[in-house]
Amino acid sequence: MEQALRNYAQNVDNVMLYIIGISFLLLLVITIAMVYFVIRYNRKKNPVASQIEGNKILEIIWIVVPVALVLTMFFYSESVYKVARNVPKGAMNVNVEAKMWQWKFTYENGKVTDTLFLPVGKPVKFNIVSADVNHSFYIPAFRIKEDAIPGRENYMVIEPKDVGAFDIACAEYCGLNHSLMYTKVFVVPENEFFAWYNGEVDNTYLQKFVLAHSGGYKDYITGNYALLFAKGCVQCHSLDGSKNYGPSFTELSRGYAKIRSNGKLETIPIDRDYIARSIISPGEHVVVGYEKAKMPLLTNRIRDEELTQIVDLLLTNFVKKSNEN
Ligand SMILES: [Cu+2]
Repeated sequence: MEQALRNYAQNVDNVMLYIIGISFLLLLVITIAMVYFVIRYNRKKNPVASQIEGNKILEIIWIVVPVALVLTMFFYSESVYKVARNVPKGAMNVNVEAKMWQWKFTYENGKVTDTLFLPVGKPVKFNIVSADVNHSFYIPAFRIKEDAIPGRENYMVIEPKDVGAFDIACAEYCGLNHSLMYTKVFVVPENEFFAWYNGEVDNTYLQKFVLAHSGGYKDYITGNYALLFAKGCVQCHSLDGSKNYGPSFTELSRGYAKIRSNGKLETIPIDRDYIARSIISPGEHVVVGYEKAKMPLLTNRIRDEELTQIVDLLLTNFVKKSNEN
């Protein structure tokens, strides 16, 4: 059983191959039979159609053989799947909460993160809940996908096999920013994990560890805007001008912002200082037409150098671009 959990992803792939194999076999048999009948019974060779009725043996064969084949698919899949539903003794519990449009992971000692960190080679039980609508907790690399349903607790057991960083996605359409509901799982050796778990090192340490020991990883969103995706900015501020909870980044190109500050309407220029302050204390001045205090305080989620990077990124890509034109 332990071995089966460790090889879960491989076993799921084997089931998939088995099903594809049988489907391909059936396709082949049906196509060959069809071509044979077209040739053998065409109008030239067989001008008068003959009526064949009641062949018990034939009927039994075409009922029993497909049913038996489909049943082998069922029992094979079931035997693999049930491993992920069998909680081994000593499995670590991680509560997974899905909400529009982010993930929240709570560990047994009360630690809370938005990125998942796991020790390699240790069984983990995910207790999956939703805070609002239907979501689905999907880690393609682990071959698991389990629904997060409001008012219900679902679960799934895994055992990460390799050190590395893998995508976590939402696999159930859950509204406007469903397609951005991504995060990552970082799998690290046990001693590194517990150093983090006990507060001796921080998230960044584990991420760097994975980067150094897994031959690097590809970020799920690469290119210019990676940081805006990684920090969740784009969940409320669109890159293309479409309206969302916060103003689109394209609005920066106006060069000024109409804001409400302590109840007073003001027009202020958009510069480095304005952008930085909007990120650090979003409640200070709110762009007209948007609600106050929707934006979470990011002070402990963004490091100083990241703040500078984000401000630079927005200046170069949205503010300056428009000045050039
Ligand atoms: Cu979702």
